[in-house]
Amino acid sequence: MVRRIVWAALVATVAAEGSCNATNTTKPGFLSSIFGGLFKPAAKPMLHYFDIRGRAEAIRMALADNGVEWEDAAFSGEDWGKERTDGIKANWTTEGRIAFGQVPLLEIDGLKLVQSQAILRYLGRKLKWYTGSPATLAQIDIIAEGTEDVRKMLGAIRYSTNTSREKQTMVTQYFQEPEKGPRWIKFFENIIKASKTEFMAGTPRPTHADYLVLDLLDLHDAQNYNNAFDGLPDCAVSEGKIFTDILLAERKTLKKWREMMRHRPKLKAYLTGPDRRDKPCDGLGHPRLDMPIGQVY
Ligand SMILES: N[C@@H](CCC(=O)N[C@@H](CS)C(=O)NCC(=O)O)C(=O)O
Repeated sequence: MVRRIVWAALVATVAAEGSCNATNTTKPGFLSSIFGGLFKPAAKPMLHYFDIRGRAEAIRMALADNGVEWEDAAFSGEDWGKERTDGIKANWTTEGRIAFGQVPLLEIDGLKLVQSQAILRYLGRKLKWYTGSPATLAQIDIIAEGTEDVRKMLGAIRYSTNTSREKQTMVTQYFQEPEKGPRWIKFFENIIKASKTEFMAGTPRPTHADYLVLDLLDLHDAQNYNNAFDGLPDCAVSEGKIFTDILLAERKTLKKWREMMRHRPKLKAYLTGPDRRDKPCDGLGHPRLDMPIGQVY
């Protein structure tokens, strides 16, 4: 899927220059002669990832919320060819495009950025949400790394070699045992309660801490295996109750924060739009019944 996007600002100025660089003999336009390459149209960032939300989703949310258009270059697992020597993985690794042989990869400003959190920090510096005192930056980092810990816990279940029935048991425990999911959700609620602004890290505008927590909550909705939980509703056929709602039932401040984030206009446009994958069951958008539950990681 290719998403049309605008890497905003500079582009408008370019039209004034016309095609003045078409030949060597053409003199540079007035603006170019003064500002050199400054007004070249900036290429849209290109995000390479599997055709799922996964570790690219907080990046997509960040881009969308900040009005940045990007190209979403999604590929299949087959094209990735993890174990093959002729797949994307092998080729891009040889070419040095993906430093650790993994994605997401964001091509931006002539750079090839990998590691989702490093990508978010780059965007945050560039788009100026990752600014402020060392204490503020540390708070953003702390929250971001907290989401990583939870993501790893859920990933350990998903990618374990257990049967899907065993995975169901593990996920049920995750949702029900106070020391597992509920404990982490409470931590995030404590953080937003203590924030001096409406955003996670006490910043005047959302940071990647917000995008990562938002995505993490959606990720919880996808934790179902075989549609056979006892005591937990099946996401796709639920009657208004879904996994995250169970965790958020007593976490009203976090729930309110989630709704506030989801209703930020540009973010909402993305979340409800055609490019959002595997829409969560509740809230914005409808469950995609054509997609097996749980296939979002
Ligand atoms: N720490 C990395 C982890 C990247 C990662 O695990 N990528 C997975 C997809 S979520 C991947 O590329 N898997 C395919 C493979 O390893 O061959 C990040 O946050 O970007």
